[in-house]
Amino acid sequence: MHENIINKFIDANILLNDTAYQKIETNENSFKLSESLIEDLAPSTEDLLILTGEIIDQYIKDSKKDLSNIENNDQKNKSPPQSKLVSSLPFDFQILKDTSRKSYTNGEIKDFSAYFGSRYHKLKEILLRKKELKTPQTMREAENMQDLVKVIGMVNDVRATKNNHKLFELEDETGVANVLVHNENTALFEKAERVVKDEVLGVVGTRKGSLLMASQLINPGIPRIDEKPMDFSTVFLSDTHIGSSTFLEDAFLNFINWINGNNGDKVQEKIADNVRYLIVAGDIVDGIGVYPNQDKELIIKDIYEQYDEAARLFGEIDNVQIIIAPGNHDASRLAEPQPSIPEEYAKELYKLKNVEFVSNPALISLEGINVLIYHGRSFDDFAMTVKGMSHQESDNIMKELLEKRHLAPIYGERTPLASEVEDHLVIEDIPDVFHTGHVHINAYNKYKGIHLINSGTFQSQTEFQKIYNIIPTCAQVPVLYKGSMKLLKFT
Ligand code: D5M
Ligand code: FE
Ligand code: ZN
Repeated sequence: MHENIINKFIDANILLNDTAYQKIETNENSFKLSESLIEDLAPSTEDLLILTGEIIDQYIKDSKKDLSNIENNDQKNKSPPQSKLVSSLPFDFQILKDTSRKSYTNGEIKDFSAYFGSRYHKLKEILLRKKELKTPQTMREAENMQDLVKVIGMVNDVRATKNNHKLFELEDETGVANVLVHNENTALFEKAERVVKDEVLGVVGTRKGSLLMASQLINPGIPRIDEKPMDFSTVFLSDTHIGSSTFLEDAFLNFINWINGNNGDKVQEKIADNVRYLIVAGDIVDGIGVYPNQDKELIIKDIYEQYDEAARLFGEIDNVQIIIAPGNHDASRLAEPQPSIPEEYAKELYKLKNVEFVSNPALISLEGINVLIYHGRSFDDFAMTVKGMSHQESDNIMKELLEKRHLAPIYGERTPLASEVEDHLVIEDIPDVFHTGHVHINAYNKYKGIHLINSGTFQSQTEFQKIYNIIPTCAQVPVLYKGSMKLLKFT
């Protein structure tokens, strides 16, 4: 069943158990059945309905609906998501996925099984499309199999054995398997070194006693995409950290002058002329109390005033549609997915007609070009735990996240994740552009046709970053100019 259908149930506060899921999936009119189930059964309150196979059987029997005659609602569903912008603006911009209004919890309710269940099912569905993983076994079935075993599970624990092989526990709803990757199998071992806790993985192998000896590790993966033509330009920003004494205001004013067409050589002027969109991937302000002693480096010690100052600066920008997502320094809930910056903190920014707010992560469309925006907090976990990965080369981490089809697979380390009924950090749709920030170091790469952009920072090195030896690349702004990357420097 298409993930969109599952999402529609979740949006309507309906959770499907396995049999309900099977029944809808195998129904020849699954789309129409889903539509009418949602219409007729969705609870009107915030309560959740667990839809079982029996309820569906009863529903079909009771209503005696000839599903082929249910009024065709397809037209309604095909219409594109409504832009929230005032129609007078000529920008063709749509928010395709925003979790701001889909958060059922304050991020603290520990509904682990629903959360991990959602992650597991979404990623399993992607893995089942792989030819190597057709008709996999459950962990329980695999226990008694002697020859080739194919399983899909979530990684519980990864460790090295005494002899430096990789061992990890893989779990599904029926049990666990202990998977061993031998270090003599160099290519596979290299892949095993990138396996992280809580990702969902397919394993093909053979049983040896209590171990599953892996011959293949299979990520949900990402196909190569065709590049779409772009005749406009988009500017990518993040981590301006307005309010900090290390915010590079002069450089930022140079940037604003450039984007308004008042600064730069002929080439830069031509690029500025072509800019229609500006995305900010989080940490627009420095926030308050984010790390110990941060206040010593604050020039504006009030969060409201920090956003007022951001509004003053971004308010200078003309004729460009601005889209702002939160980061870990912003006044949004810290647990991801982070809802968009609340209006009460950023009243002046909200008054700007050309500014739109989205969640972290969010998926937007700019004239048909899909941009996945994610601040990048999970990069800290990858840089700290995966061999060969670093803050300096966040493009490598971005590739890995795309292959794992998850923005923050590791649970319970540095990246706070809200355990909600749906895991919104699964990468369900393949973007044309993947835009991140957080590390304060620019990176660019193209992977399987996807632009991977880390937009650096407008903040010079802080005391905190000195401790971690993070050397930021400041005031360097990536611009996707008609499909090709330009890095403009404003120092
Ligand atoms: O992140 C600024 C920089 O500091 C960025 O390079 C990530 C790094 N950082 C932030 N928090 C951590 C932790 N907990 N461990 C390691 N590195 C970290 P910013 O979000 O702007 O403060
Ligand atoms: Fe930052
Ligand atoms: Zn950050």
